Amino acid sequence: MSGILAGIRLREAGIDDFVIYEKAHDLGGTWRDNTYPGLACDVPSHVYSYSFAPNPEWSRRFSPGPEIHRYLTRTAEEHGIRERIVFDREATACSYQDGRWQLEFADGSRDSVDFVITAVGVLHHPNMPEIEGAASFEGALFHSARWDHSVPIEGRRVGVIGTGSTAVQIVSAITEKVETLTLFQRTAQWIMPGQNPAYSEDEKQRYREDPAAIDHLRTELDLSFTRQFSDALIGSESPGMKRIEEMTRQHLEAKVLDPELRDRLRPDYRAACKRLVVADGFYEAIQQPNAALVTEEIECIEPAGVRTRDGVLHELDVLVFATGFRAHDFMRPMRITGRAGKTLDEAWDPTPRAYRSVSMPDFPNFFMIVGPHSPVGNFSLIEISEIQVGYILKLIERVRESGSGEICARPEATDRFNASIREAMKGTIWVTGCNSWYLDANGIPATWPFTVQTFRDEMAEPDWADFETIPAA
Ligand code: N01
Repeated sequence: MSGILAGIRLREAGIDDFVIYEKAHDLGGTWRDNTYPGLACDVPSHVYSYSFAPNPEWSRRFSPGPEIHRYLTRTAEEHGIRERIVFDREATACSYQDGRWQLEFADGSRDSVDFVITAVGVLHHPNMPEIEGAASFEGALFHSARWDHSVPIEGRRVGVIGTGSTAVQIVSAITEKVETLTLFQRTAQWIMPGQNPAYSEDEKQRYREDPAAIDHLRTELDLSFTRQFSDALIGSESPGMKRIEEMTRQHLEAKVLDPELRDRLRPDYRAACKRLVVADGFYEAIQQPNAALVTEEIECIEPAGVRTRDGVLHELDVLVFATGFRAHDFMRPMRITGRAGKTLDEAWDPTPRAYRSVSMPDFPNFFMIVGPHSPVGNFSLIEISEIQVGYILKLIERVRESGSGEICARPEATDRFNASIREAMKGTIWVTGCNSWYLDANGIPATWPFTVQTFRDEMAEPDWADFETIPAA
């Protein structure tokens, strides 16, 4: 999503000398990798779209994953970006030498460039938990982001480990198809109801004929959805947060009839502390006669299934790890070395950090889309990426116009920015006592603790005093 965007925007800015390297055989990132049943985006589709490529054809408020993948593919093709992508070319190293970035690839090839923009996403590296005996399992075992479509699930005994957004979508989609569905829950999740009506043919026709109607809808969704979440999450005691807590609580109370099951599904932390799951259909699915919620801790995996600490063996044919991603890896395992041999691992010890999510001291002419402390969460990452790409282009233009050789954030500006992030984090819902992929190794959320509007405002124009530029040699 963000690489396609960068290509389109570079071209619009008159910069045509670029290459997009892609390690896989197709474009689409998360929407290429994830193909699990029930895959959808829980951000409304008309907001989860590029601003320059409105799509009157969205089928639903929250459209399914394959439709999003087709949208990205079509947009890339319409803008002539597909032919600019070198597929099956995994970058392994990137080092700054004599004013240029030297790139190395897994196939042994190399390139040398003036600027690097990383567009590698956040939720990219599957988290495979080390559960004893996993290799001995005689059924099929795979991660949700590597769904094995050669394995039938119809009429079979399927287990799912994890209760994040992914597991909730999978369970809602497959329970009626499988013989038994066993959900292994380590931590319960608050779930926000997310009604998902289809757009009627009349509505689509109106959007086709009148692009302003889509603009209007985007503005409405921005007010009702993005701002509702963004303002609430950063104020753990805000009225918006209280409303979210009440909605999720009522959702559980109204939908789950058995008090014992309801208790087991009720989290012991506050709603939205973990990334809020937005979904309809999960509570219905888990109450089906062929579904079981297992809250006993997993002891090990055996050839026939999963054994829990109470000694019970849950026999399975298929086991899905819906266990999330290593969100804090960002561009790694790529080896990135900046000025004077400074490595990314050194710069990010003990935790990933950047200036306004896009730039880092000692890594000149190196820019990140969706870098550390980007507003990730229940918002459109497409909008966030558009803002970042706009900002990055201004930095590149500065270098080109001034004839300077390099630009990167100043260390003191980066320290100041990160100090302000840490201070603001204290008031957010993410630090109210839960474990989540937002938190880094030190328990600090790696997200944006201000409103999305603040991000828009602060990223509208670089504060040039916060950057150092060095004249070309
Ligand atoms: O992953 P997660 P996800 N034993 O990290 C459990 C986006 N997304 O793939 O909570 C047992 O949220 C873990 O348990 P616990 C969205 O941003 C968006 O579901 O750590 N369980 C947890 O329940 C989302 O937040 C959409 O105790 C283990 C689960 O696995 C992000 O992707 C759709 C375990 C991981 O949950 C990630 O979601 C889908 C173990 N050893 C995803 N290890 C949209 O609709 C982990 N778990 C936009």
